[in-house]
Amino acid sequence: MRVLLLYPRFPKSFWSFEKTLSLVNKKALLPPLGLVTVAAILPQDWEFRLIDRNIESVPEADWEWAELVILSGMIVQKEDLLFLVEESHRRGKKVAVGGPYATSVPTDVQAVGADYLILDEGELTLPMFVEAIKNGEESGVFRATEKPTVTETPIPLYELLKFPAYDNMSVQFSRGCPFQCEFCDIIVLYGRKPRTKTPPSIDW
Ligand code: B12
Repeated sequence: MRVLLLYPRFPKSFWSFEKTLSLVNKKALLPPLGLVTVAAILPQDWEFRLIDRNIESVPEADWEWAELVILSGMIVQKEDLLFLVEESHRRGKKVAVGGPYATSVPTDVQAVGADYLILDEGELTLPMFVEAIKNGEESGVFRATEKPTVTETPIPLYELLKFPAYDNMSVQFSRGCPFQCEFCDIIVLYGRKPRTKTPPSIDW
């Protein structure tokens, strides 16, 4: 399976740092760590290309190459994410969507006709999706009621990233938060019990 991983554009805001980034000749603050983690969880005999729309547009050759488009994003990226679902369909590609936006508001993504909604944490729902693909299922919604232990998560496929474009690199050490801040989605998405990785599950 040839998979094109697409990370939608952020709108300009405090966190987009576009003025500061241009001073240091970088295109984005941080990489799409969720998508490179998703690539590491999917079958390793699948082929992956990753385009972060915050650093470049999707090359025509990549659109043509892809058999399946996989998207992730936060609510703040909704405009470009929904556009990319429609653009993928216009080009005759199947689309799967996961991550914080789709998990928080699945109805938006369903409304634009995404073929597969792979919600919650990929460690549990990506295997369900892979099984569905193997069974020839053309669509589906995959959800998990539990939280995975993050020590089993494979090391992200960092090699898919264009390192020089990013100002900072990130690693994930923990998921979940014990607090209940009303403005934050973390406890809804990842629960109130922090789960931590161990050095071997982070070392690259
Ligand atoms: C790093 C980060 C950022 C970086 C972005 C870097 C980047 N390029 O992605 C920065 C600092 C720029 C940032 C900014 C903001 N962020 Co932020 N950020 C995070 C943070 C801390 C970690 C995300 C991450 O990389 N995790 C590591 C990866 C491995 O985990 P993951 O992405 O969750 O992926 C897992 C699952 O979600 C799932 N998954 C993810 N994608 C996909 C895709 C598929 C197909 C599948 C199957 C599964 C899947 O599987 C993965 C493995 O289990 C999260 C909080 C958190 N602890 O998760 C908030 C978080 C994502 N951010 C959030 C918010 C609100 C923002 C801001 C809007 C804050 C603000 N008010 O300005 C800004 C927006 C930026 C902008 N320019 O406008 C919210 C999103 C809420 C939502 N429901 O969408 C979160 C959840 C925090 C919160 N407080 O609630 N952020």
